[in-house]
Amino acid sequence: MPSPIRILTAVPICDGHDSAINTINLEFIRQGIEVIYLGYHRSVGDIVRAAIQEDVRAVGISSYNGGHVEFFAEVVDLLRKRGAGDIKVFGGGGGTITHDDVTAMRGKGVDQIFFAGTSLSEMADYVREHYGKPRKKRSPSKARDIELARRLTEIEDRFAKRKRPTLNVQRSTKAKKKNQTSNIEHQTSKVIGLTGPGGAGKTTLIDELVLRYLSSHSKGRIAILSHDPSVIGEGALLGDRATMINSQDDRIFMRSMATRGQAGGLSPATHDCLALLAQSDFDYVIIETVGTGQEAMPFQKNGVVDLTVLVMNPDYGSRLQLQKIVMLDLADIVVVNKSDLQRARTAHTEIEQRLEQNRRAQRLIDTVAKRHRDPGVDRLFDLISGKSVAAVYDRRNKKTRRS
Ligand code: B12
Ligand SMILES: Nc1nc2c(ncn2[C@@H]2O[C@H](COP(=O)(O)OP(=O)(O)OP(=O)(O)O)[C@@H](O)[C@H]2O)c(=O)[nH]1
Ligand SMILES: [Mg+2]
Repeated sequence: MPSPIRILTAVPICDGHDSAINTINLEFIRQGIEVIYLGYHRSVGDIVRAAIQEDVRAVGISSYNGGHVEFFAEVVDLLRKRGAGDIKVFGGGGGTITHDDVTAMRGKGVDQIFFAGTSLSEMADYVREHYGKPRKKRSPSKARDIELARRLTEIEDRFAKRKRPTLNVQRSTKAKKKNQTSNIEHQTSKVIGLTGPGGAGKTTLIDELVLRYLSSHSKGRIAILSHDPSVIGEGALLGDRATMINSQDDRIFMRSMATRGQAGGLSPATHDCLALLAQSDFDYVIIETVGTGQEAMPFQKNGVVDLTVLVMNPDYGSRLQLQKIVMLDLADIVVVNKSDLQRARTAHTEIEQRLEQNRRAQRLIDTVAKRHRDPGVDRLFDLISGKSVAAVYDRRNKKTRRS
C-alpha cells in the first residue's frame, strides 16, 4: 500500500481566520490525507521551513486578511530559493481572493486557488489527483534538512510497502569525530523519549525545553519526532507544530509522523527514523509518543532512547489507577505537569509513594509547562541536559511539601 499523501496547511501572519482551514483539514483527513497543521498567524519562513522538514507534497494556505498575492508568491519563491520548488502551493480565501488576483498568483507560480462555493470533496479530489502520484526521482540536494527529510520519507514509504529498509547511514564528519573520542558506536545525539496520556502537556513541555536550549546554547541543533494517531491507510491530523511556537526555528528540525495503524504510541517506521536522526548532527533528539494508555511501553529496552520521561496529568483518577500505569515503573523521570491545577499536590504525593515501591533512582518533578519561566521546567531541563540538580531538587521539593 502506498503512503498517504502528506500536505502542510497554514494561515498567514496577521490572520486569525482559522475556521475555514479547520473545516478543510477535517475533510482532507476524512479522505485519507495526512495533514500537518502549522496553525494560524504564520510567517513565510515558518511555513517554508516546516514544508521542507516535513517533506510534504504541497502547502495549502488559507488567507482572509488580504495581501494574499504577495504572501503566496513569497512562499513559492522561498521554497524555490531553498531548493524545494517541487513542493506545490495552493489554497483559498473565500470571496477575498478575486479572479484577477488568481491570474496574478498563478503567474507567480501558485498551483491552484479555490473560490467560494467549491465543494470540499472537489478540493480533496484535486489534492489526490495532483499531489498523490508517485514522485519523480529527485536529484540529490546539498541542503542538509532537505536531504534528511527525504531520507525520513524513504523510510516511511518503505514501511508502508512493508519493505523494512536496511539502514545505511553515512555519519557526518562531526559525528565520526565525536565517536572516535567517546567510543559511542551507534549514535551521537542524546535521545529523550516523552510519553504520557493524551493532553498531559507533552508538546507544550517540549516546546519550553527547546526554548531553554536555544537561549542557553548559541550553537547546536535539536530534532523532534512527534507522533499522532492514525489508522492504516487513512488520514491523520498531525497537529503538534501548531502548539510549538518556540520550535519554529532554523536550529530545530521537527518531523511529524502518523502511527499508521500501530498501537502503543509510535509508528512502524519510528525506530529507523529515530536511528537516522540520532546519527545525524543533533545535540538532542526528542521523541513524543501519541497520548498513551495504562499498558503502553513505547520505548524499547536497549533501544536508541537514552532517557525516558513520563508526563502525567494530575487528573489520572485514584491511587488504584497509578498501580496500573506500566510506564511509572520504567520512566527515568516522572513529571506531574499542570501543577497549577487543584489536584496537583495530592498527585505529587501519590506518585511519589508509588515510585518509592520501585526502589529505583527515578526523579519526580512538578511543572506548569504553559507558564513562562516555570522553575519546574527549568529543573527538568537541567536534569535532561545532565546538570546535577539533586541538591536543589530535594531542597525545593521539601519546601513545596511543607508549604
Ligand atoms: C467567519 C469569519 C470571521 C470569524 C473567523 C472565525 C475563525 N476562527 O476563522 C471572525 C468573526 C472571528 C472574523 C473576524 C474578522 N474578520 Co472575518 N470573516 C468571516 C467570514 C464570514 C467567513 C470566512 C470562512 O471561514 N468561510 C468558510 C470557508 C470554508 O468558505 P469560503 O470562505 O467560501 O472558502 C472557500 C475557498 O476559498 C476554499 N478555501 C478557503 N481556504 C482554503 C485553504 C485551502 C488549503 C484550500 C484548499 C481551500 C480553501 O474553501 C472554501 C470552499 O468553498 C468572511 C466572509 C467571507 N464570505 O469570506 C469574513 C471576512 C473574511 N472577515 C473579514 C474581516 C474584515 C474580519 C475582521 C478584521 C473584522 C473586524 N473588524 O474585527 C476580523 C479579523 C480576524 C483576524 N484576527 O484576522 C473580511 C475580510 C476583508 C478582506 N480582507 O477583504 C471578510 C471578507 C468579511 C467582509 N466581507 O468584510 N471573521
Ligand atoms: N493548566 C495547564 N494547562 C496546560 C499545561 N501545560 C499544557 N497545558 C494545556 O494542555 C493542553 C494540551 O497540551 P499539549 O501540550 O498539546 O498536550 P499533549 O500531551 O502533547 O497532547 P497530545 O499530544 O494530544 O497527547 C493545551 O491546551 C495546553 O495549553 C499546564 O501546565 N497547566
Ligand atoms: Mg502532543
